[in-house]
Order: sequence, then structure tokens, then C-alpha cells
Amino acid sequence: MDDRQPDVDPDVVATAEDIAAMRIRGAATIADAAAEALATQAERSQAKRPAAFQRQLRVAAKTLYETRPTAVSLPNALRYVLRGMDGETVAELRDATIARAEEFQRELAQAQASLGAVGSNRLRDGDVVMTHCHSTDALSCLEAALEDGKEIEAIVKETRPRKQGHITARRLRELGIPVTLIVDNAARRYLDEADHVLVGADSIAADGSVINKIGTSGLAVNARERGVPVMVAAQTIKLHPDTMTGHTVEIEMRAESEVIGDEERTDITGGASDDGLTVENPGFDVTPPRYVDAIVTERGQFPPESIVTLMRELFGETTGDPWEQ
Ligand code: RI2
Repeated sequence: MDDRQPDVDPDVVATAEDIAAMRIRGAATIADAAAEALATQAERSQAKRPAAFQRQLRVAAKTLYETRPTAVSLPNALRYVLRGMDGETVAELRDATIARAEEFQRELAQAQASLGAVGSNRLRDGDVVMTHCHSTDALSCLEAALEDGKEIEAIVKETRPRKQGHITARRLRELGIPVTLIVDNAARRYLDEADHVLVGADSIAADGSVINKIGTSGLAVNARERGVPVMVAAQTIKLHPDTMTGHTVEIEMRAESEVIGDEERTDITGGASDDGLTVENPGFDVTPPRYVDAIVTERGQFPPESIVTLMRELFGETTGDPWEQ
């Protein structure tokens, strides 16, 4: 390989494509896959010189970074692995990068388990939990509650347009949890039967706002009105360090085809080329901190307004984009 032309390994490209197409989805799972991809890049790199190796890793990280903009676990994972890329020789750099990626993946799994134990403490025997979308962090709380001997029931919102609620329903049934599946529009009616709303997060901003699957904010407002506490299960890798310096979180806009097919569009418009129909498909929304009762992390639970303290401790004031160097 020409050291001046950094090649991204085909499997890294495939991982990036899988993340973009949501074959790999969920903030924690995306982070895990990104770390794995950087390890693959390190392992297979043909670079002869350290600078070329480092350049390849940065290009691979950038390829992964550009797939989905909202879930901060992705850049947080890439930063973590790249920060561990230490060494004088290519062999040393390779070993350090692979070891760092493995460490990241281990800690990710451990954090999710620890978070689950904290979340379980908020749940009582016999509680009914309403879920939105599919979050492995939220699921971890329910798994821990079962392990603690509590009986839990779930009301699962299907979560249009991609119906990730079906994944949640499947996982909960595998755990033996009784599930009532509802359409999103039925959520307010069923909140009267729920003891908690439990959701995950793609990013948490410094002011405690929760960026999660579209529909979370409406659910949280309704839950507050009905007196149902809202619990957000989010490992600290979901904390968005750039928001400490005033940046906002970009909300991903996804394809129209997730909302409406060609035939349905023609039904509405009659098939005219300039048909005047716009379809908007934001993947996420922002729930203000006042509608959230607790953010449950592997470091304990936090009122959303105090999460910035944890962010400063974990990330410092600033971070940077090492893949742009
Ligand atoms: P975990 C998902 O986004 C959902 O919004 C979910 O709440 C969040 O990621 C966190 O998932 P998407 O990837 O990390 O389905 O808890 O768009 O698994």
C-alpha cells in the first residue's frame, strides 16, 4: 500500500454503511461497533510508517463519524480509541489501538450493567413501565429489576416510523415480561396505567436536555401532566461534551421513504412532478430537563439539571475532533 493514500478497510466501510442504514442502531451498539471497526482498521493496516498508520485510523474514524449526527456515543467512542493510539512504531501503534478499543468495549458493557442496577432501584415490585423506541440501556434496568426478583409489566409504544418498539416488545417477551403493545397515539390514554416512563438517550446536553427518539418529548410532557415519573437510562458516553461550550446537538433528518412509499405519495398527490408535498422525518427530538425526573447512569442517578457537573468531571471543558487533524 502507498503510505500517502490512506485506505479505509472494506469492513470499516461496511460498518459505516450499516450504521447509516440502521442495520446497526442504538447509541451504545453504534459506539461498540465503531470501536470494533477501528480495531479492525488497526489490525489490517498495511501502513509502513507510523504517520501513515495514524492517518489511516483518522480517516477510518471520520468515515464512521459522518454516518449519523445525533448520537454522541459515536464521536465519544472514536475519540476514546484514537486517544489511546500511542507508540513509536507501527506495531506499537497497532497493539495500543486494538487494546484501547477492547478496553472501550469492556467498559461499555460494564457501564450498561452498572446503570441497570441503579435503574432497578427506582422500580418496585409490580410496576408497569411505558417504553419508547428500543434502548439497550433502558432494557438493562428492566433486566436488573427481574434479577432483583421484581415483577414488571410493560406498555410498549410501537415508535413510528421504524417501529423499534417491536424490538423492545420482542426482547421483553424473551425475558418473560408481559407486554401491551400500543400505537404512539394511544400513549396518553395508557399513561394512567403506567408507574414510570422509561426511555434511553442518544445525547444528553449540558443543561440536562435529553435528545432521544422522535416522540420522546411529547411523551414526557404528557407523563408530567399525568404525574408519571420519567426515567432516562443513559450511560455517560451519551453525555455530549460540545454542549458545555454552547454547541447544539444536530438532529438527524432521515429519508422520506421511512414515512411514505411511492404509491402512497402518488395517492396523495396524483403523481404530479411538482406536487407540493414535503415529508419531514426527524429522527430525534429534545426533551427539556423540567420534564425529566432522573437520568440514570453507571455513576448513579442525577437530576437532569446537575448532569453538567458529571460532564465536566468526565470530559473537561473541551474535546476536539482528532479525525480532522
Ligand atoms: P441505547 C436509539 O436511536 C433510540 O433513540 C434509543 O433510545 C437510543 O438509540 C439509545 O439506545 P436509533 O439508533 O444506546 O434507533 O440505549 O435511531 O441502546
